[in-house]
This record gives sequence, structure tokens and C-alpha cells, in this order.
Amino acid sequence: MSGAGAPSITVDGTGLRVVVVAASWHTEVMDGLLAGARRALAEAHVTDVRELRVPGSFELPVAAARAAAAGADAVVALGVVIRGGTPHFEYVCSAATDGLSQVALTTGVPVGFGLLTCDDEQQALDRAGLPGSSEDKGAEAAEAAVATVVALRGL
Ligand code: DLZ
Repeated sequence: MSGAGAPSITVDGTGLRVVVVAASWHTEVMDGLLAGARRALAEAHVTDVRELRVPGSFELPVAAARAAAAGADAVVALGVVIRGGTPHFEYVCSAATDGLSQVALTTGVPVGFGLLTCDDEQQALDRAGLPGSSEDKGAEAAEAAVATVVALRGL
């Protein structure tokens, strides 16, 4: 999957409460994802932003579920999983991905998916929104979460 074809999203999230849940593995990449999410939320005029750090991406779904239960209008989930030499990668990725989509569907609270699942660190750095990165997945996840709240309110 490539970033080609990504939409340009401009959205007004004034008055929304957004919780960013973020894993802690791979510090440099996580710092880039977090900075991108913060920047995108500020550009969308979201001022009620809380950040909740968890150890690893496996813990993201429970944090997202708690954030939704606590009244978040949207959750932005950020994490980085890098493939190693064992099947652990697949288990962490699928637990995090399935868990986050389950949270969105069962609570109705949009969850922006900012989980990078990469073969190596360079792939993650390329997507981290850092100087020299070609993509900014933290910002994209934040924009998607806010845009989905606004879209659903139009029903
Ligand atoms: C154990 C583990 C490994 C090997 N790799 C990563 C990773 O690349 N990215 C990540 O976010 N978390 C990793 N973890 C930690 C798990 O997500 C989880 O925190 C632990 O298994 C404890 O539940």
C-alpha cells in the first residue's frame, strides 16, 4: 500500500474533545507521529486534546476503548511496529488493528489509525512526518478522525 491517492483534508474540529493514544516503542518515529497529530489537530482548531501513553501497540485498543468511554469525540491511535525475526510482528499488528477497529465499531467513536507496520526502521521514518519523511501518518490519522466525527454529525 502506498500513500499515493491520499485526500487533502481540511476540517473544522472546533469544540471537539480528542484523545491521542500513543505507544512508546521506536522513540524517534513516535515523536514524529505525535508532532504530526498535534499539528493537524491545532490546524483543525481542536483545543481539547489529551494524550495517553501506553507501553506498546498491543495496548492501544484498551486505551482507545477507555478514551471513548470517558467521552472522547474521537481517538487518534499512534504506534510503530517493526518486523523482527519471529511471528510476534503479525500478532501485535493484528491485535492492535483488530482491536482498534472493534473499538470504533462498538463505541461509534471514530478512531484514526496511525499505526505503522513496517519491515524496517527506514520505512517507519519515511512515514513519520519528520524532516526528510515523504509522509506524515500522525497528521493523516488525526485529520481522518476529526473529519469522520464531522461527517457522522451530518447524518
Ligand atoms: C514486544 C514488542 C515487540 C517485539 N515489538 C514492538 C514494536 O515494534 N512496537 C510496539 O509498539 N510494541 C512492540 N512490542 C510490545 C507489545 O506491543 C506489548 O507492549 C508487549 O507485548 C506487552 O504487552
